[in-house]
Amino acid sequence: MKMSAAAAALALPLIGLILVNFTGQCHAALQVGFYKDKCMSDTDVEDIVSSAVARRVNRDRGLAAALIRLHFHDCFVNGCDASILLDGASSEKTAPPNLSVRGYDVIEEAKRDVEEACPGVVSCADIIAMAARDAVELSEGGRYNVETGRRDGLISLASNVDLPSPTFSVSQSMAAFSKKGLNLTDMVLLLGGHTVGFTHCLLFQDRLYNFQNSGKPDPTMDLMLLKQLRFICPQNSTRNTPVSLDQNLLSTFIVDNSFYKQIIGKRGVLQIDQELALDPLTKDTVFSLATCNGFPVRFGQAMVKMGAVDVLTGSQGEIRKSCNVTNNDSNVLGF
Ligand code: HEM
Ligand SMILES: *[C@@H]1O[C@H](CO)[C@@H](O)[C@H](O)[C@H]1NC(C)=O
Ligand SMILES: *[C@@H]1O[C@H](CO)[C@@H](O)[C@H](O)[C@H]1NC(C)=O
Ligand SMILES: *[C@@H]1O[C@H](CO)[C@@H](O)[C@H](O)[C@H]1NC(C)=O
Ligand SMILES: *[C@@H]1O[C@H](CO)[C@@H](O)[C@H](O)[C@H]1NC(C)=O
Ligand SMILES: CC(=O)N[C@H]1CO[C@H](CO)[C@@H](O)[C@@H]1O
Repeated sequence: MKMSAAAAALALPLIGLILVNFTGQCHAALQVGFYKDKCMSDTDVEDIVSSAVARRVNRDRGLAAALIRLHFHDCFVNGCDASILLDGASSEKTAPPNLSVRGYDVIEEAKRDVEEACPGVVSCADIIAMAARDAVELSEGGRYNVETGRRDGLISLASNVDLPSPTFSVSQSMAAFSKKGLNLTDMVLLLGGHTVGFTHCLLFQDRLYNFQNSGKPDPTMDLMLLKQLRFICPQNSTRNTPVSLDQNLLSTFIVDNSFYKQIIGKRGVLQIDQELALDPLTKDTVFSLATCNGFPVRFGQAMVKMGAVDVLTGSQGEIRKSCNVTNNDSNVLGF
């Protein structure tokens, strides 16, 4: 094939660009299959993690949702660096939003299996990301390619935890997501994570009895749902009963678009979930996700994007030997 001088002149800088980009990627960016050939013989790190996750989720289906949420909480506080796993008197884990986060021990168990096959190679942050991907797959949401190459953070502080609240408006949550480089569409897709798992009465009690101090329930809640939830969550009760986030109760453990259908039908449980379907900023996206079949694939893409938030790569951070080692207090004080 003959190449004209003009074409060659165009192609040269292009090749340069590609090379720069390529070397950049080797050192800094996440990539699919980062651990390929980094572990002895033919050991597939992702398979080891998948087996550990499946072993646990098959015994307790609810753990899948917990693992998806764990990845979100890790990524939103100090980046996806497994800082959420660190123990210590004032680490992230001790912050109120983490009260109901579960699944820490699943990550620790997967890490133990991985360390047995190839010690000191695989980060806890990557194990969290892989486990979330596996959790989506085990919840029938299909399998997306997870990017890896994260390193583990050294710092974990409860005072860094500023996760969005379930009583946030769409605009307030949008601000929280955009701080992490995620746009409005990403936010609508990621909140679709609420297609699985549970919340608890105390987090939406106000909507049932005294919405925004009105002395009345939230007028945007379907009356049938209001009646059911008032029955499950009696006023003044301290029993904090779990309630499915996706009110299609046949779909509590399934990653699909039924959550969006429910919120369009005014059957959102958390205030932020309901507002997604009502706010002019997000309602068209909600409607299109509710009426198309593409949600799981797009959710996977949004999870990959979330998984790249403020990651440590290359020579930053460390590869922990155990995922829940105790916080190093000198680091905490020095921060
Ligand atoms: C504005 C953003 C968000 C807010 C305010 C929020 C809030 C909440 C709240 C209050 C709960 C219930 C906790 C409980 O009662 O124990 C919850 C559960 C959950 N969240 Fe979110 N969330 C947000 C974004 C996300 C994202 C981005 C994901 C994942 C991609 C996610 C995944 C989950 C899952 C799977 C559960 C169920 C956990 C379980 O059953 O153990 N959430 N969320
Ligand atoms: C949000 O980001 C996604 C993925 O990075 C992109 O495809 C989409 O066009 C963006 N949407 C908006 C509204 O900016
Ligand atoms: C709940 O407590 C409030 C204030 O203490 C009281 O007015 C109300 O009657 C109680 N409701 C029920 C159902 O016990
Ligand atoms: C990490 O967690 C596991 C399981 O929860 C526990 O058995 C182990 O002692 C913990 N390790 C450290 C170093 O805290
Ligand atoms: C804690 O961090 C300090 C400063 O980074 C370091 O000098 C020290 O060796 C660390 N201690 C442990 C037990 O890791
Ligand atoms: C799993 C975990 O560490 N949970 C902690 C969350 O925060 C509360 C309150 O500080 C702790 O008691 C829990 O142990």
